[in-house]
Amino acid sequence: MPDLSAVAEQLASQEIELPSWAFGNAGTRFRVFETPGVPRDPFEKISDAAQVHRMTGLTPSVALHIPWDKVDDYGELAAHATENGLRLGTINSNTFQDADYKFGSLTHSDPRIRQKAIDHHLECIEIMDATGSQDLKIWLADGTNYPGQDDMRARQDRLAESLSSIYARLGESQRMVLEYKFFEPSFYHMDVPDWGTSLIQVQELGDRALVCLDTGHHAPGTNIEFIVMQLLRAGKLGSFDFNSRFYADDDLIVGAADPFQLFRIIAEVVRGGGFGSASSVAFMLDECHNIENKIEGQIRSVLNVQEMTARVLLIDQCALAEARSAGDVLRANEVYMDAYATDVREALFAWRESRGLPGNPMAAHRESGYDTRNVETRQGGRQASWGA
Ligand code: PSV
Ligand code: MN
Ligand code: MN
Repeated sequence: MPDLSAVAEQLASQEIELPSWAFGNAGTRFRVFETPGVPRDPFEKISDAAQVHRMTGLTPSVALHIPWDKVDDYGELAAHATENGLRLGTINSNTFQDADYKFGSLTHSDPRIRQKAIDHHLECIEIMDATGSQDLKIWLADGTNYPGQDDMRARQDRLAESLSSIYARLGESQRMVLEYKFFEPSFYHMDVPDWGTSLIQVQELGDRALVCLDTGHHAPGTNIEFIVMQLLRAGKLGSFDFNSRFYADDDLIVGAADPFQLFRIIAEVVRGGGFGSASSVAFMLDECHNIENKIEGQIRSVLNVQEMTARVLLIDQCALAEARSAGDVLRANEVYMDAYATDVREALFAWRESRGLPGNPMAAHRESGYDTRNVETRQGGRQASWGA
């Protein structure tokens, strides 16, 4: 069993934010399957997130999506989170479901629609004021489907203008993170398709505007860890949306499709100072559980991140540095791969128990009867994306 004692405190500093939408029903455009016992409102989503935190000790915050998580009183929602041992995290805006946004939102050529999209973000910031949330996350569906459809450059200029009105409203301790995605729902061009565009846009705004990297939003074969390294180097990596993809924006459990990629990403995070209590990089999940149990899906996800983090922390940095400076290509690779190949599950079991957590969070959740109670008491749970 590997010895985790040298990295025990680092592991204890890990925090992963859960997405409220992971707890509701989700699906594809073909079918949304209903799961008995899913939350009926944002309060119940938070209760489910709290269950993940009780089992794992890893998830003290939960991200909201507006308007899916719209409530009358956000102070009450924040109090509910506190009572359940959580805090409210990132506020995600939504400018992709209103009919007005057919041709864009923050990039739209019609100033009325642009203003409507800006106002939505200002409302999100008001919610942040009420919940104490630190981050506003912007993901835009904006783009075009056909060459010549619109002036890509003018759209970029309008985006810059819209973002600066939103940025101007942020409080001193609040941040904006701009997420990119290379395609979908726009298929010819997306207005924020890549980290370069996101970086250029946020750089114009100021220190509190940063990039959000969703691991599922790159073309196949992209070296994501290189992007992580570069953004950290520029001091511009604000947050992660962790998930897995086999083909497109699959939103599957992080670490499920390509565990080695997750290892490589976390290795660059640690290398670049993006991990630990001194870092301001937010580790979030952005996942949907279409066919699997939702709370278990979240538990599996955070355990995958934790296991991979433990393996990364075990990289023998001295041996690695030595091999690198000696130009010993294969020795350096071997040191790296040795850490990746280390089975940390048993050691993490003991580490959790030593901290008063269930050694096996998944088994503890199953034994807790939490899901069974919800199936009995919650009737008519909602589809995640249509919220309360
Ligand atoms: C759409 O691609 C998306 O999955 C983005 O990744 C956002 O982060 C998420 O939806 C929630 O808006
Ligand atoms: Mn995302
Ligand atoms: Mn996505």
